Amino acid sequence: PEHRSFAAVDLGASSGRVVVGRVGAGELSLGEVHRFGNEPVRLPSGLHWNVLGLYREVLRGLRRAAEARPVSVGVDSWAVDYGLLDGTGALLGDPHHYRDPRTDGVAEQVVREVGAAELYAANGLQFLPFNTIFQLAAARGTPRLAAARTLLLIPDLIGYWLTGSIGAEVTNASTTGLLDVARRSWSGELAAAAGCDPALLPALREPGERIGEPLPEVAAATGLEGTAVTAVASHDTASAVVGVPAAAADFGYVSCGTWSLAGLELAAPVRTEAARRANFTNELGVEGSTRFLRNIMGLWLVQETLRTWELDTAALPGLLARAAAAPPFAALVDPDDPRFLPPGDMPARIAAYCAETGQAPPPDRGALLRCVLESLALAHRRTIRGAARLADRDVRVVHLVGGGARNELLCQWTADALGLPVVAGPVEATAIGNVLVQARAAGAVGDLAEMRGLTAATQELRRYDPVGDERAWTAAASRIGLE
Ligand code: LFR
Repeated sequence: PEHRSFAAVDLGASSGRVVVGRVGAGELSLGEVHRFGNEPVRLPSGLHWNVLGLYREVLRGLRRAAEARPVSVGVDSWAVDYGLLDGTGALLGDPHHYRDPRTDGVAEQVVREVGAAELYAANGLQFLPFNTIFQLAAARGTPRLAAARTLLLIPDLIGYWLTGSIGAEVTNASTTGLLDVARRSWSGELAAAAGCDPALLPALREPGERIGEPLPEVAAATGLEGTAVTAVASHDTASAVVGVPAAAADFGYVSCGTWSLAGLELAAPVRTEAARRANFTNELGVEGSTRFLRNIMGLWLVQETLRTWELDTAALPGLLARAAAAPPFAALVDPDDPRFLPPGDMPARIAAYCAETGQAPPPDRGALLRCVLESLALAHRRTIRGAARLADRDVRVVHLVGGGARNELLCQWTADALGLPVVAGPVEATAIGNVLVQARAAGAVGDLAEMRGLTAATQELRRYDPVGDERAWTAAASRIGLE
């Protein structure tokens, strides 16, 4: 055939989608066949994902995708979170959400026991209280963990339900804190630090490996009989970085959705003391690459604000127009303040932050949104500059991919704050990365450089050149300690 189709399942923290990508010579086109919300559920046991509901929507989406007769199916999702299987393969309860507070205090205790420098030397990960290693430490001694025989990260769990085949895809495994980042293999010592039986951790698989084919009941539900299920870069951020349309090596990226993941693609991890102190992470990417980046709280601040105001995203364009008209740099926050991590009243937390730091809280909704977006632009600036310094690399262009690429204010202010051009798009970089890794496994596209060339040639991108006086951003950054 002229072109071939691939089905990508991409589960994000606020929504999931099933996309069909068509790949051929000089062709890459995407069609969304199903989109669904992803709302966590609060139970007495904490904040959980509704993983069965998500799986039902995945099957629905795949049924629609089947009409395109895809060569294969790939699944990616947010990182870190996991389901536990008992010895019969049954799921033991509902996976916890990484925003559940049960790791509070536990994470710090594990770091004290192991030593922050020792931990970083082994796994190369930034400290985030919800890293899998800390979630497991928080679950130590629970009946559920005692009954567990297998731990599966979310995309591996979906892959298991689709095919019956068990494994751990390596880009996502690298976010657990249990992987020896230099050897690209599970670490018995790190598992021991969490009090986790290393036998729970399945054999690793690389992006592009075949997982299996749909089980009979899955084939019946979806019409996908005999279609390959292929491991992709199953950490959504790893797929998003594959989907970055960079032409040369001197680029930084911001994968901007619920989180802003800002940093560089490197040939090897950077685990210096300075990188550890600046809390940069070394996650594993395709073709042996490293994602050297930091998590920035991202559009979560906007999402939780809208939820508090009982508005949906349809209200956003009007609010953004008011943000654009509000006075600049009136109030700023450090988006990475841990108080912003859990769900809850975001405008109240922003107002409290402002009051505590001697700033007048934003007087209206437009001003509040301006405060959030300018603060995010400053955090993007700090992180991209920090990454370049720590890795000793030049950055000449920043690619902003994901849903945030639609936010013109955020793109322009990121360019202004950095004094660098920002190339915005594709919005669906994660689904594109998912599709392209499958396409490569099927021989329909070549290496990473070729994938990026194809994305650049076929997807809608928008360039933002920096305008205005960068010194205003420097002054704002030093006001809030975001240099
Ligand atoms: C983005 C992301 C980040 C990860 C966070 C929690 O969707 O995967 O990379 O740190 O979600 O899993």
